[in-house]
Amino acid sequence: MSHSNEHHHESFFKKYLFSTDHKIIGMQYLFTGMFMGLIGGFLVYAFRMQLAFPGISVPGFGVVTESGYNALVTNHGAVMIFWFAMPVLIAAFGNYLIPLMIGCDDMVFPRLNRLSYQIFLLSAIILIISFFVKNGGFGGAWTAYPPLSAKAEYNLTPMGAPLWLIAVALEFVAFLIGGINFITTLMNSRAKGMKMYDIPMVVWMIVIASILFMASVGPLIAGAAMLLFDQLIGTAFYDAAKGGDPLLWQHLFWFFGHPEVYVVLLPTMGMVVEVMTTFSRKKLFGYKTFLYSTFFTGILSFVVWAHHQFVAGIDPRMANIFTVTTLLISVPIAEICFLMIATLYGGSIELKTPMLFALAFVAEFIIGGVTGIYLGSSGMDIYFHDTYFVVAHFHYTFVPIAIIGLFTGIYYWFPKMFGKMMCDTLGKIHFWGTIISFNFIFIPLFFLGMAGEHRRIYNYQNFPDLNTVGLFDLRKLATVSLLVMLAFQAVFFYNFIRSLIKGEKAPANPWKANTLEWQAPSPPPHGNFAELPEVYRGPYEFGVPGRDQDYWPQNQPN
Ligand code: HEM
Ligand SMILES: [Cu+2]
Repeated sequence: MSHSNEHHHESFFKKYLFSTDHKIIGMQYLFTGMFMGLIGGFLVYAFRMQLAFPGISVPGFGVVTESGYNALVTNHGAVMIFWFAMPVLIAAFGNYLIPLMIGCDDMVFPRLNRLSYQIFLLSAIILIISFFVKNGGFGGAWTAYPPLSAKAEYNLTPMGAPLWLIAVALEFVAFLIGGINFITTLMNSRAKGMKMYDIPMVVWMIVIASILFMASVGPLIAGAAMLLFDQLIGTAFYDAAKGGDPLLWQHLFWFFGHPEVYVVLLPTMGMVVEVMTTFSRKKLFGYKTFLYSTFFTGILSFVVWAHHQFVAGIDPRMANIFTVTTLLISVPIAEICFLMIATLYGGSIELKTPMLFALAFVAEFIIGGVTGIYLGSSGMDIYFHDTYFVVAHFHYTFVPIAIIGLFTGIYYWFPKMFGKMMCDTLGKIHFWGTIISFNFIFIPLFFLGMAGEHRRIYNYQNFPDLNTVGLFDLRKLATVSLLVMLAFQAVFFYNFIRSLIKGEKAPANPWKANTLEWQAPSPPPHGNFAELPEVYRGPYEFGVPGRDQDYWPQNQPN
């Protein structure tokens, strides 16, 4: 049965809310994720204002109380990772791109796909409800370490804590279901002729990320259920006084938590590759090396988790082992960065907005990676642990991954998704405003961390050593830079909406790229292709000698 007949006359409701079309589900994830990203941004705005100007009433929020601060930090972290980075990078782009890029009409299990989004939406709603219940949202940090998280007496949020945990668990279920679809679709629905090494890198990356997620999240779901029992029915899995073990949670959490970094990193790396090859008209340098480096990174990411526990009392010999595995990961990751740079070498580079974001990703991410080497060394981590140095380090990885990655993807695929071009000049204004202010937020935080400023502290005025003028000014600089960064996002939203309404009409292949999605109309109809494509070559055949065109789409016969 062909898709296009099945879905001809549908109400708006059926078409957009209950659709099983992978593109619509991808958009639903995209818009929900971006909305949650705005919430995450609002939360950080509120607590950064408190840090720079303690005790003021924050415009649009009010006075930040002690427990309010904890809830803000906790939910900022959780929202950004679970409800912004993951849904946007994996679910939105994965759903939208995979069938189009491998040349099929939809996911293998379209209804399961829809269910995945519905569960995700439910989890987001429960999370938002948890902010408003009695005593407010959960404040035990996004890592939810017991004993603080396990007992209402400790974390003072008897309703916020379990609701938060339920929301997180549901979110995991949504992504487990989604991952099944990605993997089976890649295995079963590739266009005729598409071999292993003809698969576009971003598709590989999203699928490998889904596998990492599925392999790491199981123990945490079990752990979360135990934590919920501790909270609600008085079991003592994590309560040392009654024979439980709080460290057990740390192991379960970080066995998931560290691979999670790669779960969000890989899709962004994949998008960056698509953009870089297209805008430098070059073949990806070392396709296979890239792919196998990623596999290696993925496997290693399962044996590094205890680098988060260097100060939690683990045996120093164990700390040595985890230092070594952690530092080893920098080898394949550095290699991937080199491959990206080598891809650019000698290319005819065109600095359109998507390309600017792709380049910025590599530059900023390298800062995150290099500072991670300090933290991975157990000796240095003992000094840096839980300081703002850590906060600055992981934001130099997460902001490139989540924010720069999102924009790389949107600016590149917007013409495909909506059939309109975005304004490149506005895109560039948005780019420079975002990148410059981003660095001015987080460079000061490195120095604050080195000066000994600890994270998750509500008011540094309580600590005379941390209340000197120099440090205070750095905190102010970071906060003002955040306001600038947030303001520049208005440029993006203006551009987005304006382009939707009166943007120039996009041709099917505006960037002259080779991958299959550009062979479908912009935007692609239900069922994607008029006729399913057949693939003859790899995805990055640019500048092939002896051809008049400098690109050679995958589906063009020889
Ligand atoms: C660009 C805007 C952002 C700013 C200014 C910012 C700022 C901060 C600050 C200052 C903290 C530490 C608060 C404290 O420990 O007291 C924090 C925590 C955190 N942020 Fe961000 N952040 C931003 C974006 C992001 C993004 C995009 C992600 C992830 C995708 C993220 C993930 C986290 C996480 C996981 C925590 C730890 C939360 C916790 O300690 O429980 N942030 N952020
Ligand atoms: Cu880690």
